[in-house]
Amino acid sequence: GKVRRPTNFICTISDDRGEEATYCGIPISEVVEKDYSIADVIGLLWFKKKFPAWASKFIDMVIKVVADHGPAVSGAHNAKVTARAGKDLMSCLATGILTIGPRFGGAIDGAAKYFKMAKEKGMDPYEFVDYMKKVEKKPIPGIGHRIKSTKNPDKRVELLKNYAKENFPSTELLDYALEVEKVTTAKKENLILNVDGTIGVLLVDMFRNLGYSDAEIDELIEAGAFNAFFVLGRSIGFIGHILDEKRLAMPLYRHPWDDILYDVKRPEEA
Ligand code: Q5B
Repeated sequence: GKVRRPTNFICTISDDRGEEATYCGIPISEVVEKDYSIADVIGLLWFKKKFPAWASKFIDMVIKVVADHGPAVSGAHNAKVTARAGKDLMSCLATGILTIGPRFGGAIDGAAKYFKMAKEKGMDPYEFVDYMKKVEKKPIPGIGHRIKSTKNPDKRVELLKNYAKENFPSTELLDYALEVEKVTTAKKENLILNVDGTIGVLLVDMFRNLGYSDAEIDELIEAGAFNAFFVLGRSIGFIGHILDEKRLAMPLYRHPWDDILYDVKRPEEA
């Protein structure tokens, strides 16, 4: 009989060969007619699942709360500076996205990984804080914020926590992270469980409640799937800032000299 030649690529999420493309087997017309939300589409294309309403609504809330946090954050700043250098929208968006990382917006995977590990190993919150300082020798991902603190709480975090408490079947890792937060905020008031940390631990709780195994969740974290929620959401804000710069026809940006400490010496003087 016929022997199919080996293929270079495999695709398990969508198919464009029929009359219309499908997302995980569901035709786009059905996605539209049955009123799938953006979160439902993320469920299909990222995780190959039709999430239950409580999980889809959570994802929708995550995208909404991370969409923007003003012009001063690293990524928006870079996108704005790039727009003012006259670059196209894609380049400006790329510079914004490339700024997302362990300190800014991209601490979601790290928070999920380390809080999950600590809980699984049965570390009490003090032990975990000590372990991160002495063994990992790095800040706890998902803890700390430049402007938010116990005195100036992050409303986004409150919204996410309240939603999970009311709608998730259980919130084990969130509860653990909140115990850790008690230890860190006792040291310094800005060492709160931040928006990245809250999303990270709640995504672990969400996937656990959806029946994912620990190994499956670890694989998602390793693939960067949790940070992807920030990348997607914040792209909305970055695009807004880029369009704002273009609309305002802002000129090339040059940083003021008086905001730079010049400390340059000849090699022999150094
Ligand atoms: N300390 C976020 O630092 C920040 C500690 C810690 C233990 C920690 C820092 C951090 C982990 C990464 C993280 C996501 C850099 C943040 C986001 C989205 C955003 C952003 C927005 C948006 C802030 C001062 C003292 C030092 C440190 C200790 C600090 N963090 N100890 N674990 N995690 N967090 N990032 O204020 O004894 O004085 O030497 O790296 O989760 O990005 O809106 O801006 O929507 O766009 O600059 O919300 O916390 O403080 O680094 O000078 O540290 O606190 O060891 O102790 P700061 P630092 P000591 S959400």
